[in-house]
Amino acid sequence: MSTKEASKIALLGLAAAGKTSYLEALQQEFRALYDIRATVGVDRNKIRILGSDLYIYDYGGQQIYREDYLKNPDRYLSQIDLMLYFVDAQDMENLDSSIEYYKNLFNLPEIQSIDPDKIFIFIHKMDPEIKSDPRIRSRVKKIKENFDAIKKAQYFETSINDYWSIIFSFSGAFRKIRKIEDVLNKILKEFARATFSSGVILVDTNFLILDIHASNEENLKITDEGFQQFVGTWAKQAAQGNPPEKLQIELKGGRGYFQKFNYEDEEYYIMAYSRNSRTEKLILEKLPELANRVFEILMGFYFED
Ligand SMILES: Nc1nc2c(ncn2[C@@H]2O[C@H](COP(=O)(O)OP(=O)(O)OP(=O)(O)O)[C@@H](O)[C@H]2O)c(=O)[nH]1
Ligand SMILES: [Mg+2]
Repeated sequence: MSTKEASKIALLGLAAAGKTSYLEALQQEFRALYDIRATVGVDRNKIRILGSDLYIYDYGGQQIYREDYLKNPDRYLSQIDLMLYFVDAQDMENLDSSIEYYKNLFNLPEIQSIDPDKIFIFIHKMDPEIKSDPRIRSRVKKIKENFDAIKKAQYFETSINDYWSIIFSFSGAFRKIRKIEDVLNKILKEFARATFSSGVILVDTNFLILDIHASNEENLKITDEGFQQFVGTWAKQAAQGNPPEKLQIELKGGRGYFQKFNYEDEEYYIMAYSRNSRTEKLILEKLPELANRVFEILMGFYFED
């Protein structure tokens, strides 16, 4: 599992397979969709997702570019961490060319060396109104058989008209290059920095610590103690039938701020420890935001493929 900061994600496939549209949809720039032109050469995009820098290389799929990549793989195709190969489910005419391109890619050491776990085929343009059509289903089957014969991959069915499919597929692929612990830790760190908190802790229903972040050893200790103190207060209030949604407690050198949130049937708590009373407003403002981001991460990581 790679834990380095940045990753190279390659979007490959024939011209008009929908790579750039997918990327734009992922970035929720729906308005930009009307103005997408064929990608010229390789378009390198830096995007920040869940606290990680990702470099997404969108490889223009017209023939002259494909030939260039295949001839100069060391220049274009080295060091890929995650490969997303796009196949247009609505274009049967070019399916053979797409299979051919995939096959040629896998003749290259640069592509062969990608961890098989990190190779995905996006069967794209599976628009909601056609995705259950029996003819489309049999195409999907055919696509999978053909591609698997070259190199077994994992598949997602996607469409820019189905935003969920975009999020679902991307988080599925993203999970292969980032561990949830790393992602949560980044988010807590960012929160601490943005709110001048000295410590942040995230716990689950059973008060198991999912993550803890503090600026130094002493603050780590206070954050941890603050959390234990919170459990005591929580238990008392819960015994009276009203466990707290929000709570503030006095801690050594400052204050602890608690916020509850729910995910599925579980309850989670986040506590921020601050030594500076002037940052209280900022923390109270940003805590629900943090709870919401953590919720999204848990959702993105835990829904079943
Ligand atoms: N119906 C449908 N059309 C799509 C979908 N995604 C992309 N398209 C259309 O497909 C066409 C090509 O999309 P692009 O994103 O430019 O394709 P590309 O793979 O980036 O093409 P190159 O840059 O030439 O390699 C555009 O007209 C898009 O609107 C989809 O999910 N469903
Ligand atoms: Mg493009």
